[in-house]
Amino acid sequence: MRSTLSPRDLATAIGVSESSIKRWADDGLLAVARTAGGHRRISRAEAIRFIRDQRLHVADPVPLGLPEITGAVAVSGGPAHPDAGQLFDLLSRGESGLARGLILSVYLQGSSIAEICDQWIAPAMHQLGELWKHSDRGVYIEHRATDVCIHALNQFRSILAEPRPEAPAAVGGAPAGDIYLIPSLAAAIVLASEGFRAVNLGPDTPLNAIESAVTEYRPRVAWLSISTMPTNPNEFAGAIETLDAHLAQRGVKFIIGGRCARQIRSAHPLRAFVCSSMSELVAFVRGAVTAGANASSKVGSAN
Ligand code: B12
Repeated sequence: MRSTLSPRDLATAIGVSESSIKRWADDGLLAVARTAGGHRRISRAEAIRFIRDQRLHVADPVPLGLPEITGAVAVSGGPAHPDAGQLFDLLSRGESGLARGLILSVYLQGSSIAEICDQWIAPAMHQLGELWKHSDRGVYIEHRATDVCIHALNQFRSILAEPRPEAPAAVGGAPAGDIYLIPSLAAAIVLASEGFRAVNLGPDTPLNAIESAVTEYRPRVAWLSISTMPTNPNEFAGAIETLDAHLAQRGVKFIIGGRCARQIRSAHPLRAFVCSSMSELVAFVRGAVTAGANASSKVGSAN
């Protein structure tokens, strides 16, 4: 996939003249680089940032390297009136392309990835979670919808600007026995949108594997997504305390989230910050991590 666009590509994508693009670039609204021959080139991440910030309509997503379906999907309420029901309908009918198109459209209209996770994906998946109680089809529908959401979230990896080499790292996953794929991936993509080099270890990760990854990556943040309570909650709480102490010793901010995050009963108070949503995760890293340590780490990301 191309990582830069010509002014003509961007003009076609948003249905304006090439001279408007050049003028916006000359006015400093749009960052451009020059080729050896002096031609303007716009990074894809910058083009997408510009479209989102200026709330521009995408007439043709293809020159942006986005799937055609992005342009075809109409968001009924717009970001101000999230309608997760629309996503639920598409996911429950297995309309993979349209569901991904809807998620990308919401993003292009200015919603952040955290908002998409909290206000679209989670409510749609929660609604889907009721289906298995009423029909055998519910379970396969959940599996299929999970795959579509993963595909949609992974699309953001190619849209976001590459993290700068000095960007802070973040490492995390879901604990052993926790099979849920979307929540930890969502945390990783949200952190990537905040300028982190996010390493998602995924579901079913023993806590000591997270410790090993921390030793290797020296992250500024570690996350744990807990969607299932293990059979032995006391042992689990003990293992979390050990990880909590290990991370505190290394100066790593520890963030715990997920459906069961508030069910941990540790014997000692944890230093970890327990979050209920991806938007809270963003607020936490902006306040406690990014602002304090490296305010420039977000520069260049297309959140
Ligand atoms: C998809 C799904 C499955 C899939 C999982 C596929 C996979 N590998 O991922 C399959 C079909 C395998 C499955 C199986 C089961 N499931 Co299931 N499943 C779900 C479902 C529908 C969606 C889960 C999901 O991906 N949600 C999307 C994420 C984004 O939402 P979220 O977890 O709420 O996350 C948000 C916040 O919690 C937070 N967050 C999450 N993690 C983190 C991390 C950090 C760091 C931060 C800051 C924030 C944060 O931000 C997110 C966005 O807002 C839920 C419904 C629900 N209400 O959650 C049921 C649900 C969890 N499952 C349930 C059940 C009962 C089961 C089964 C026992 C039976 C079944 N349905 O077949 C088995 C057991 C599996 C097991 N071994 O544990 C119940 C659990 C009930 C309970 N009280 O425990 C639920 C709630 C459905 C229901 N309403 O009954 N399931």
